[in-house]
Order: sequence, then C-alpha cells, then structure tokens
Amino acid sequence: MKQYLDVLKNVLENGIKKQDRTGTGTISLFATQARYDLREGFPLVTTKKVFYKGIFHELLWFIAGDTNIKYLVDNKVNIWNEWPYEAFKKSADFNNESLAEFVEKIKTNIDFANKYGNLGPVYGKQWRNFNGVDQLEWIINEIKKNPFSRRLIVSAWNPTEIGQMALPPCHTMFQFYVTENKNGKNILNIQLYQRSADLFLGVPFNIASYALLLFLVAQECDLIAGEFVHTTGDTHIYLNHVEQAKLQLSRTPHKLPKIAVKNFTSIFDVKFEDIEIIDYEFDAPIKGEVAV
Ligand code: UFP
Repeated sequence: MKQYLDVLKNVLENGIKKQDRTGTGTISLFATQARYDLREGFPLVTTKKVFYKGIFHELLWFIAGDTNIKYLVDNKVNIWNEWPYEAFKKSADFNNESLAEFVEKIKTNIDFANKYGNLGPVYGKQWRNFNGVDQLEWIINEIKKNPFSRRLIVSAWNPTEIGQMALPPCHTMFQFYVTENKNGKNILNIQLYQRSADLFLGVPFNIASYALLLFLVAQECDLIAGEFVHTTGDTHIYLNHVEQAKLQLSRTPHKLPKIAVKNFTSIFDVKFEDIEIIDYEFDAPIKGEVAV
C-alpha cells in the first residue's frame, strides 16, 4: 500500500492549511489519484490495523438498496448511527435517550427502526433507485452486453435528493472500464471520484469498499478484477491526525492480503460470512478522533 502512503506524504508535505465545516482544521490538497491493482493483492492498508468487517457489511447494505441503519446495527456496525440519532432528538418521541439506548431500540423494536432508523435517500437508494433507475442492475447488464462502452457510470450524487440525505455522498460516482486481454478473461477496472477524503480515517475504508465492489462485479461479469483508481477532490488530513499520519509513514508496508468469496452465485446474493480476507498482516491500530 505504498500508493496510499505516497498520497499521505504528498498531502503532509504539499498540502495547505484550510478551514473546514467541522471547525477542526485540515491540511488539504486538491485532486490526487492513486491506483491499486487487485491482481497484486487486496488493497487493505497494512501500516495500521483496518477493521474492514463493518465496511464489508456496509457495501452489502448499499448493494441491497437499504438505507435503514437496522441491518448495520444488527451486525454491530455503528458507523451511521449519529445521524438518525440527531434527527430522533428533534422528534416528539425523544425522551432523553442516550445514543446507546437509541441503538438498542433500533435493534429490538422494528416499528421504531422503521420510523427512526432511516438515513434518507443515501447511497443504497441512489444505486438501486435513482429517480426510478436501478443503476447497479443496469451497469452489470451493460458490462456483460457492451463491455467496451465508455458510459459505464453510476452516480450517487442526485441533486434532486441531496437535501433529504443525512450526509451528501462523499463517494459521488464511479466508472467501469474493461481492458481486452488476449491471453484470457478480460480485465475489469473501476475509477471512483470521491469529492471529500479524510485521508487518515476515511480513505482506508473507502479503498477497501471499492476494491470489494470491483471484486464482486468482476465475479458477477466473469472478468478479472484489475485496477481500482481512486481520485479524490478535497484530499485532507485533519490537524489532529497529523501525528498519526507521521507515525504511519514511519512504518514499512506488509505484503497485501488476498480476498475470496465462497459460494458466489450473484452479486445480489453475497453473504457477509462468505467473504474471506486471507493472510492480512498489519501493524498496531492507530487511534484518531472523528471530525463530525
Ligand atoms: N469522509 C470520508 N469518506 C467517507 C465519508 C466521509 O473520507 O466515506 F463518508 C470524510 C470526508 C470529510 C467528512 O472529512 O468525512 C465529510 O465532510 P464534508 O461533507 O464536509 O466533506
């Protein structure tokens, strides 16, 4: 994962101090790019431990078109809880419940989850129903029928619905690109455009998520998973992550793990238990405050 460390180093050395929405302050650079080739291994950052399981659950949740946190909290994934909790606090039903109590209610009371667990039309909704269009199903059929198309795009950035979303999408659109391979199966590549990238905390997860998406779509379309090209707009390191970033840069990357998905029948039927990360070698986790 030298490519990731190179971006981290580039922003630390060449980034410019920039104020931001959260009030934390960042060092930021506009528009960077890194390329990860899945044929060299699965791009999971190795210079700190990455807890990838939550992100795999999240991707399956996107693919299912789900936008309610219930599936995530049922699977102990707590990355999206703050937003519906904030909305619940403003409701007439709020009775000074803590975030933990709110999450417990989501788990145990389906009516409550239906009423208060929704995030609005975030990724899953846009991927599967962008103003009536199932973009994911469409793109998979299109890659199968017309692999060399230059129009293989999915967009989560839906200006007609941004106002109803808990958070405007950070990973805004992706494009597939098929490379012809004379010696075997053709190769599937993906480029993500991410408008805003928290390099230390968010990006290792974003890389793992899109690498898994590429792997699954390649399986589905009987292609080889090739490059994930990660293009980021506002590429930043929060000022309270600078020491952590330097610590990471002092470490030497390990060799990359491999990925395998057992019992694959369709991208729409993948079970979390069937996704396997093999031989993940990593250094100690590094803590950092999330800017909200
Ligand atoms: N962020 C990421 N990746 C994500 C995600 C959020 O890096 O997948 F959802 C970070 C980027 C930024 C903040 O630091 O979260 C979102 O704030 P804003 O909407 O102001 O860009």
